[in-house]
Amino acid sequence: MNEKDRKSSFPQGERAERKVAFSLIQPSGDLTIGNYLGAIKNFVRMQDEYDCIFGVANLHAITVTQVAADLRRRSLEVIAYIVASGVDPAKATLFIQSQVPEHAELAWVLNSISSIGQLQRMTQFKDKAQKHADNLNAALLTYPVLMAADILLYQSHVVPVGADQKQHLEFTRDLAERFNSRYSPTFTVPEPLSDENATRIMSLKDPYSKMSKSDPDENAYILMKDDPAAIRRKIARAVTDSEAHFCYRPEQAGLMNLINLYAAYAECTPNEVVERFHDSDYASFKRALADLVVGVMDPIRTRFLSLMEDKKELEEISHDGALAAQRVARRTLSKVYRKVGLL
Ligand code: AQP
Repeated sequence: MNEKDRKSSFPQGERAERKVAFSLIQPSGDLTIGNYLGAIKNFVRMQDEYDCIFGVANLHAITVTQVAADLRRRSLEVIAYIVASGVDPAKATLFIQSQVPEHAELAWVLNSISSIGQLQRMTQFKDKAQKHADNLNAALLTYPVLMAADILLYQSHVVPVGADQKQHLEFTRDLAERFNSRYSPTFTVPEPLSDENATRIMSLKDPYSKMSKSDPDENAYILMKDDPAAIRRKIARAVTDSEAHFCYRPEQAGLMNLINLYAAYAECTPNEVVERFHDSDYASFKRALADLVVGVMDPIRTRFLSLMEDKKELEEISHDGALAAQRVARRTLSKVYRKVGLL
């Protein structure tokens, strides 16, 4: 695609009528099918309904220690996964957070109206503080302030959020309202966009914790870059139970997670999955699930690999995206600086 075909500015013409949707993904590990089902798959759907800004939260990722070369590689990979999954860079703005310095600048201003007590009460901070006790840095505490800056810079109307991010979005809304009432209306107060049917994909090894890209056990997740053999192997080894009874109930959390996975990929309800497989043994169900996952993920992986062969194209997509994003971000930040009295 040549540069002119890509979105040259944002928002424009009839696009300006549409609501702005915003979401970022952290390049804190290789993306899992949890990231695909919980975020990227929805990006594809949203691109025709909203003015979408999607990106790579690399500034957020450094709240946990990263290896520089891996962080660099994964940042571009996230863009490639989003495009390979079907998001069109001519329709949605795709960018890397650190390439738009306004994020860090607005975060500093918002820090000045953020309450330390409120930040310390955030569930994710308490969890991460425990998990990373050896690296309890200030950015872990102020993470929600940067997230608020991300969202508010673009006057976002909607932010797709999972249950674990609801508290942070509430914090963003508080900051927007506080700033608007202290100075004058400046920020759009964003609404959460929650999908009633959204499923939290759980670890294949411990179905009581979320499937996470930073899990140290590589059998706990399926990566978007896993080949068919790896996908089949991981699903075959996924934790189930010894009840040998195919049903959907919390007492059989491992099986429940696999049923949710099947339902998410087949776009049906868990009950429909149970109806279809109630006579099956777990091994046959796992084979059918693996076929389904491979059928969706393998074409994405193939497109991803071919995109990664041409890094220049990806760099251009993120460069153009950053320019388009920056135009909007600059406008908001200039207003903020003027109101606060910053020269
Ligand atoms: N297991 C999951 N099920 C459903 N949705 C998920 N998401 C992540 N894991 C699951 C969704 O993916 C989007 C991007 O997430 P993120 O990378 O910004 O942060 P995260 O939620 O912290 O993802 P991870 O994989 O758990 O990363 P680490 O291990 O680095 O903390 C979000 O929309 C999220 O809901």
